[in-house]
Amino acid sequence: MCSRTALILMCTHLLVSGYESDQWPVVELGAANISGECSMPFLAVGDQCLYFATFAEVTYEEARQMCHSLNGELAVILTATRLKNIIDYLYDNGLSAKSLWIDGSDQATEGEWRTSFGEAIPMGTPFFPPGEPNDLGGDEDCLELMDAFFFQFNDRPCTVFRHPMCEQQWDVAQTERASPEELDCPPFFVSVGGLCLAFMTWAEETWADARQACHGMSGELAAITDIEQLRAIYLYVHQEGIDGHSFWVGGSDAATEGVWTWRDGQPVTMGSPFWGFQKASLLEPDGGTAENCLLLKANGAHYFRDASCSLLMTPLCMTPK
Ligand SMILES: [Ca+2]
Ligand SMILES: [Ca+2]
Ligand SMILES: [Ca+2]
Ligand SMILES: [Ca+2]
Repeated sequence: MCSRTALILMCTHLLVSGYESDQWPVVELGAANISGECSMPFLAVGDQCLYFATFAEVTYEEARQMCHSLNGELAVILTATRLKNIIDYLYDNGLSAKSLWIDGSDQATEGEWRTSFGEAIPMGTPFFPPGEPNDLGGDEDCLELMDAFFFQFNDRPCTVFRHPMCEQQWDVAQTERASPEELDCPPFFVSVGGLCLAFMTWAEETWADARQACHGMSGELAAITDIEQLRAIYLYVHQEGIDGHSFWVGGSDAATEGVWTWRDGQPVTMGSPFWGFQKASLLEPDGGTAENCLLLKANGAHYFRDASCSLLMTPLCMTPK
């Protein structure tokens, strides 16, 4: 097992030698990697630890955030060998009808393709097919492995929905993330405001179904009990570019109209500055019995709002305390 402190070179050597001797065990998608080199849910593919989030179809920014929630980044493919290993893996595992987001963008300067770490994306064969990247419509700034191109690179509008392909980050990410209040959160959960939170940008659910989705991740809809937590969530969703989502959290007054509680029975703090307003001097909650669920509303700067529980919104989950 390569611990977080183990030398990356040693781990890489083990992975490469294992690959060359053709001794990789066959691993099911999403199953634990029994080679022991990659952390859950990542799998060894060539000398990389990768995760193919084929259950989710999201924008490029949302894909990045999901990878961050796994202590990863979108997968970096800078060598022909890595590309070949990945293409083989996709076909061998029946993933051949899935286009995937990988790390690469020319958003900063049109035509200058770089990873999020600033490395140049290789152009030409065998990475791109002829004529790509073509910035079709002047709007293609994000990098995908495209199924119809047999998983060669293509530039795409960053707003289309693709499956995230994440890569485990070793020492670099660990150093960048080091901070006193950083929690060690399980896969899909990130440390934000002293909580382990999962921003499920790939899902749109009613409040009740959002709760079920959290339970499915051994979590619960988030309880935001400290204003610093609301501040941290606001900063995080903007930093990650997922502020277009409205999030269901765990507050409700369905049991007794006007009495708002979190799912553990604790009272929801009322009033400003937790709760927002549509119009001056009309602070939420304002919906009476028609609005019994607590929403962090995108076009309300993610202040608390009461809303109809049947709206389809993004679940925001937390791990049990
Ligand atoms: Ca472009
Ligand atoms: Ca293109
Ligand atoms: Ca109500
Ligand atoms: Ca309302």
